[in-house]
Amino acid sequence: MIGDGRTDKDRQLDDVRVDYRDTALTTDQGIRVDDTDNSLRPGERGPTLMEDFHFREKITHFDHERIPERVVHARGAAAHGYFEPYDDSLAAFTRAEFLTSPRTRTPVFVRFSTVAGSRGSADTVRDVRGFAVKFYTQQGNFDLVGNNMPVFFIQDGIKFPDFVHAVKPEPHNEIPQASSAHDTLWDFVQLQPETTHMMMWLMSDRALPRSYRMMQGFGVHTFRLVDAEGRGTFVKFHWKPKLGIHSLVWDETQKIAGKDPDFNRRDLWEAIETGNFPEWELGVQLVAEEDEHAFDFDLLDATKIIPEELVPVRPVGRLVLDRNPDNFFAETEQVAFHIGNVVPGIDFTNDPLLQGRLFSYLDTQLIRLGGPNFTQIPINRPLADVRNHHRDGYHQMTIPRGQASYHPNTTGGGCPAVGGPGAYTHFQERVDGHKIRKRSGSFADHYSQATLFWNSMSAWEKEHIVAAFRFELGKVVQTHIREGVVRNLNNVDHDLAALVAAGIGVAAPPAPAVPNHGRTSPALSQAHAPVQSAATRKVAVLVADGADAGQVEAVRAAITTMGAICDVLAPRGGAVRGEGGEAVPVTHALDTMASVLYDAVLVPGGQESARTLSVNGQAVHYVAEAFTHGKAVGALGAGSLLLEAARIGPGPHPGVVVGTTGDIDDFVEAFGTAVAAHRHPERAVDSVPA
Ligand code: HDD
Repeated sequence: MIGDGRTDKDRQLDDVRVDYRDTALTTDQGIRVDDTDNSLRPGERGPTLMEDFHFREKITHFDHERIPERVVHARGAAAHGYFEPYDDSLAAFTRAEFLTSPRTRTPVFVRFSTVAGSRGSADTVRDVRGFAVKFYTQQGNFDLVGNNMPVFFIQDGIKFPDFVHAVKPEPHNEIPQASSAHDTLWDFVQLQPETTHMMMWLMSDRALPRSYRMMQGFGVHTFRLVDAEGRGTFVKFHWKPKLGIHSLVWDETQKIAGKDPDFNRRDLWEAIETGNFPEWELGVQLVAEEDEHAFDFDLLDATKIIPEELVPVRPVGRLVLDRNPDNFFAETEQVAFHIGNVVPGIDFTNDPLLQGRLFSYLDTQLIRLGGPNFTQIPINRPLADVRNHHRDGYHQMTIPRGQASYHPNTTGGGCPAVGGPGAYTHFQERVDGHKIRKRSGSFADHYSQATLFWNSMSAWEKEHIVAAFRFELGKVVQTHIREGVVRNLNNVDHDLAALVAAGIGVAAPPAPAVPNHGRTSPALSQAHAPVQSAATRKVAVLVADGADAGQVEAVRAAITTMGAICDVLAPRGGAVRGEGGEAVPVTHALDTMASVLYDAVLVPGGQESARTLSVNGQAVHYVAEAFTHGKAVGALGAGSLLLEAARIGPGPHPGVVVGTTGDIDDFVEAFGTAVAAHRHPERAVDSVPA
């Protein structure tokens, strides 16, 4: 960190940032161009000449603009920021300075992503979200390449191509895009019971985050912290969002995918642009080496969590994202994460999934970014010095001087010198065994933690999970696949299997031999992790001509004061006429911003406005849809006419706030509380069409 509030990485990037304002157009060779709209030709109607170097260069560069998208996690959005530890308490466990030096702000670049969809797919599909953090530490780059779910689909990296082939669009017709609801994925799932725990997470609302800013992150694997004496401690990394963990509802996500496919990307961008910097707390679960076998699951098995009730999450520091990239391709697309990028004080374990990843990430960057010098691309360059004997390759950006490109040497004075203080030394784990292809018996229980997850859900979370299984399996054509999945679910919980079976036309299986163990882990439920804050929530205020301008202004001011964003929507853009003839400015026309793009809707008074809206199908649908999606709905005075038109009965309904004109302050307070609660999933919505 440097004095002006910018990070060292930001300053490093200054060297390559280019601003084209007040400049003249040139070729790539720096030659000024006289005309870029007409190719060179003999006569006005003649063919283009080969010698038109500007034309050839322009078209050639364009022809080569694309690089392969990531084979998974192709769709993403990223931002710059920093990480700072709270204190030096981890110094007893690790020599990693960025985790233990409270005065150090380490620059980071964080990329969020979906997994299955291609680069142009929609943000709000049902999927795992990637949460990849590159720390540019003074000791070199550390990449924590995690997800928003703490477990994974498979236990061994060698299964990754099989899993990804199954979840990606089917090979014969490339359908469906960015969706797990198809035969091949569920066929894989029914045949690989190790997927069961992760499928429970995937069918939960965790797969539908309201915002990247409102989801947890996990390093997933058990890693190792290593202290100055070389002693190890097992560690799991957790990111907890300051704004709480919140999700969309399924119907909403599908509609958003059409109305605004960039929903999560836009949300991240706008939050940072408006100074609402997203923030997470880093936490660690620590397990002593001698406790490696103290659990009824294997720490090396990435399909398992360490329940927080067994090992609490210890807060370590905070991550803040405060700067959007300047250029999507140069930064977000070219950033190359690699789970093998570790710094002294952090090491791996023998988790076979982790071990597989150690090969894959470096390998994939070679094809994606075109050769071994991708580490010199500005977004990938460490802040720490890079000095070694790697040479040549496509696009070498440095000019190594001197004769020595080998070790040992005398021609370069023996440099770069090997070892010394600060050098990375691997944890000296004793490993001894026969070469075999065999999964450990300690990896064999695929159901207990899936049951733990199910048991820990609130009633509405369970309903959403059942609905998700029914939807996904309802899209599966082959009956034996549906049956196979239900058989697996029966080992998780008999009621769950029966509920799913009933929705997809499959016979419910008999009660399983091993009944539900009944244990819970409250920390797994989103319902148990509420953060009551309306900050950065989007509220739509619906008006038409004749709106009560005073009320509109009062609610706008109150919503803004609570840190939420208030948009005034009307049947037309520009402004509407207030009750007293004054102009009420309109942020958007109704037809440009659907209700699914907001967290809450409010209808102020004004008889004429409310009457107009209550016979406007779009406005009626707007309120009904927000209601069925469990959002805060408010009406002041005559505004409740619109609620009636939307067939929202007299209630009371959770999260529906109706006020008379006399009590604006009370109304706004109650409405603010309803917005801060995020959604009201306990609301009965079945009778309202939307
Ligand atoms: Fe992976 C990308 C997360 C298992 C192979 N992975 C990728 C990204 C994230 C993860 C967040 C996107 C990084 C970015 O934004 O550029 N992957 C995970 C997690 C896993 C996991 C949390 C399990 C715990 N991955 C995994 C396995 C393999 C890979 C088992 C292969 C053996 N992952 C890749 C990859 C990708 C990738 C092919 C594609 C693009 C890239 O690496 O840069 O190497």
